[in-house]
Amino acid sequence: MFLGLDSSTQSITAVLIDPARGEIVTQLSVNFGAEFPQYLSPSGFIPGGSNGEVHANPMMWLEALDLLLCRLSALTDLSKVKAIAGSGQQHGSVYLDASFETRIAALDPDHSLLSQIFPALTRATSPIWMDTSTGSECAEITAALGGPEEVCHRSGSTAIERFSGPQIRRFYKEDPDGYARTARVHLVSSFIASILAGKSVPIDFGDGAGMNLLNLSRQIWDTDLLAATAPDLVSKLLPPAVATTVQGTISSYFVEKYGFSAECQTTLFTGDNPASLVGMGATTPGNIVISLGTSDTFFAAMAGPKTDPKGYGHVFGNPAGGYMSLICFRNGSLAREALRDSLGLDWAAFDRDALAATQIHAGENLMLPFYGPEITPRHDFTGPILKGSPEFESGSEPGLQVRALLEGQFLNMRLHSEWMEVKSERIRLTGGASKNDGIAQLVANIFQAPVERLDVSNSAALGAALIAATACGHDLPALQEVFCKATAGSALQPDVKLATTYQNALNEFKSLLATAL
Ligand code: XUL
Repeated sequence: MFLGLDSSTQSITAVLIDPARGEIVTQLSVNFGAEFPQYLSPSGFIPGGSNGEVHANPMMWLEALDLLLCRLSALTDLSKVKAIAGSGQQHGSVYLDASFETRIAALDPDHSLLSQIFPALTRATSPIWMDTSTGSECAEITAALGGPEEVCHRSGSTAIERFSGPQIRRFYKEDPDGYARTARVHLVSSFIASILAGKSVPIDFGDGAGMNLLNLSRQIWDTDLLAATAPDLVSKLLPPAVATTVQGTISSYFVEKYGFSAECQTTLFTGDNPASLVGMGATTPGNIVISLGTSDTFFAAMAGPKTDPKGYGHVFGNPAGGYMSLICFRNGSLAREALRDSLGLDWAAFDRDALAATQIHAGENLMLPFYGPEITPRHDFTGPILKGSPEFESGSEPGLQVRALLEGQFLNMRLHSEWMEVKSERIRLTGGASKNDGIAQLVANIFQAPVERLDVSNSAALGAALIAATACGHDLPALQEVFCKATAGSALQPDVKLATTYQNALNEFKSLLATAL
């Protein structure tokens, strides 16, 4: 068996697969907010940060790892796991002093990960992908490199507030002593991978490309980007490597505590989106993946590293080799939850009834669906902007609001993915909201492309399990075929009669957005 772990914004998930039988053996999640209320992070991050700061406590992630493995070991004999791989929410960074290495090399199973790792933190909390506080650091890095085109050409993205390089620079400027005491900077992915391996392990190319530090074409840390970010940064990072690199055997802490075999291998971890590309069977060009999570993401494998001239889209490493493009929308499920709560609906009414009941109003009303700051397009929205019929604008018909929010999210996605110039031959839809038939049909109609769903709740953790199996000699395309077949859900065809309706709505959405920015 092979184990995939995904440490995401709101939860950590395990997916255990048996490749010989083409089967998912077990899936299990631990929700941070529900299980660890003491961190005051109901949605996985500390709310109310000033100046766009969004942090999470990395100790919460470790407590959740211990709890997840404890529960998993009660369900399954973990001695049968041959290898573990994983993924993490992208861009989040963890800052550790020199004692980190000795601590993880000698973890005592009689104590928690929390108590043993906590003293090594040099920055109490970790900035995560929702953080927009680094505008001036982005400007400084851009100026040092001679302009946004140069940063984008080298790293695959312009300098982006949530990316780890600008976040590292902010820490260095705000707390130079804390930065100087930092011997190792990890991403969420490489942090968890290091704990499992009992030694610091490298950042992989997939997640490393989300830092504004990796030279994409040379696949090394870029000397000029490092210098523009913070002094002596290279000594705090290990050279980046491919996700399928085996690191060695699992730390004895996990063998003694949860019954893993001492022979169990651990590989590098990658970002949740690159792992999801693997799990959705989309590592070769042709499929587009839309993932509806805390953030909504739109991504696809790319033949070459094409960059977004507007600077919203990104190029990351594809764990199967080559590149992937990615666009991230901050107002994903958090916006859907905000509208659901403000209308006092439950999910069933929100998802099913509201959409079905308003089918005849397709494309009629427009909503800029931003309940808080957005990153695509980058703007400090303070609430949604509405344009349409009086019943819609007054809010007297909740169903119209739900339809317009969802249509607005997918029109915004269609608009901001035009630069990729990929024909949406097939969209693979994943993430919590994808289970809803009305939403999946809406995606098919707005993009005018067939939508396929895989019956797996966490495609990143599945992707990680496939990476673990590949690292141990299994053939990735063959595995992907087997698991995509095993998890295939229903496929939906677009309603071609709505092609013009949504083309017009797209044009109107674009004009309304232009007036708001
Ligand atoms: C991608 C991004 C988010 C996080 C959290 O650039 O910021 O999708 O990976 O899932």
